Amino acid sequence: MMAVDFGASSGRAVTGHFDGERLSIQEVHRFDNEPVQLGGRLHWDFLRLFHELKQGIVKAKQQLGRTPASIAVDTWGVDYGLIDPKGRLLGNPYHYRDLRSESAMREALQLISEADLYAKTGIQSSSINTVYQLLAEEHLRFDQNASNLRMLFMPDLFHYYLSGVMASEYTIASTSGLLDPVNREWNIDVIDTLSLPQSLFNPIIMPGTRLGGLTPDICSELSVDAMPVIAASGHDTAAAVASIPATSSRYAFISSGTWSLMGIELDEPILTERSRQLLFSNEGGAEGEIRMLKNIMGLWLLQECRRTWAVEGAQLGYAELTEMAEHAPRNSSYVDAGDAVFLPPGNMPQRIQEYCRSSGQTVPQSRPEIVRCILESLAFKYRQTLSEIEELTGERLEHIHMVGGGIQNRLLCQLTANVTGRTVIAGPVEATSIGNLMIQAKAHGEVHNLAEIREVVRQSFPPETYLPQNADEWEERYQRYNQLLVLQKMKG
Ligand code: LFR
Repeated sequence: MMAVDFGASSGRAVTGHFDGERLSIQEVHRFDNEPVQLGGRLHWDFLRLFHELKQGIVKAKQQLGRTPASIAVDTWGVDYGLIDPKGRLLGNPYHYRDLRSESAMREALQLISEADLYAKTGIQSSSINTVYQLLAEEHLRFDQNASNLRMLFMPDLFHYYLSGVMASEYTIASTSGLLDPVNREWNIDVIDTLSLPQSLFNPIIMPGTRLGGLTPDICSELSVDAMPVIAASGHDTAAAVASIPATSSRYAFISSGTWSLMGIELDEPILTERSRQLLFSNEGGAEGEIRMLKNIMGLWLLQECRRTWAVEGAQLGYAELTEMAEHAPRNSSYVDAGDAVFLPPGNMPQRIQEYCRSSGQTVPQSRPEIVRCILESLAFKYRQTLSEIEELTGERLEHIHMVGGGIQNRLLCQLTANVTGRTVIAGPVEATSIGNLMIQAKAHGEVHNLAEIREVVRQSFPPETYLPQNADEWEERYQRYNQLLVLQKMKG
């Protein structure tokens, strides 16, 4: 099988071989995913990404010596493309960090209150949500033929151009702020209240649905057989969560990459006023379960610093940056890694310094100090989020499973254990591709449920454990961080 996983900063094509007990994987293609600023707007370069997907297929065939048994694509959430009646893509999809949706969000909230929207869709309030992006969509506002258009989320869009079949896979649709989290269908009430054409929305299909074979023109262009295209888990985070090598069901997870998604799995959504205030989302899991989680800025803070420093002429690798941070002087300045001020692209070191200055803290000056500030702030945010999850569920969670590319930052894993006082179980790094592949294996009838998927992941990719250290010191620092947040809230 092959998985193509598009992340917000890079993508990869991975082949997977399941021998009945273990999964082995091989990365056959890796590429950058660099958004393009054009005419003051921020877009994804869809054509380039589709080209990379095709490169991945060619390389997978070369590596395996034959066409894989199936293919599935997963991507980040919320973004989409619009398709006209002839099946053509209308323009390049917008990046969720494009600022156009900020005013659209304000406009939407004139039509429906935030509380009502949350009660109906269970998604944390954020300008990135599809529901707001669609309101900003000029094709829907000014095109008289808007009712002829169809909307496809990014993975569905790739699947459409691979197979010719239009559908909305459940996990990716669940990120939109337009799905009813209880009956797992489009929320027609919300769609009508915002005057969005109902015809935009495709039928919801569950993870693991076979869409069809590769189209004849792709088969002849790439010289491959018409392998099945499977809508496995279109949302990368849902795929990552499916591959958590957990043995019990009571743990918190952190899917760590550009974003840190921290949460738990539940049978039913939590749609209370308290979970809305605490900014928790109820997204959909690989078997229809609920991923109740919070979006935390994550390594975006570091990625964007790195980009700014590169523009300034300093090309620094992540390993180098982390090592610098390990030896940085401790200045104990923190930022709130949930603050929307860090959402758009731009000079991140400056924004971090400004945050520290305006909150009366020592301003981190050097690059190592800034990186240290980011990593510690993330760990504190995880601890705060863990307490909130425990408050909402009334349960103490003993373990934190961390998965995804971000766990290669060992300092962050250790800091997370220290600050939360919980055991951190880290792995696998390639959680998203592994989840994608195992959901395909399930569609082929090779495994039967999530428990079996997780058993295979445990056997195939043994995780690493981090135990908490220096609990008292971290407790004291966390209390200081908390005071800072309280003061900031009072100010704001
Ligand atoms: C992570 C992720 C998050 C989603 C964010 C934006 O890659 O998919 O789950 O909230 O990207 O789409």
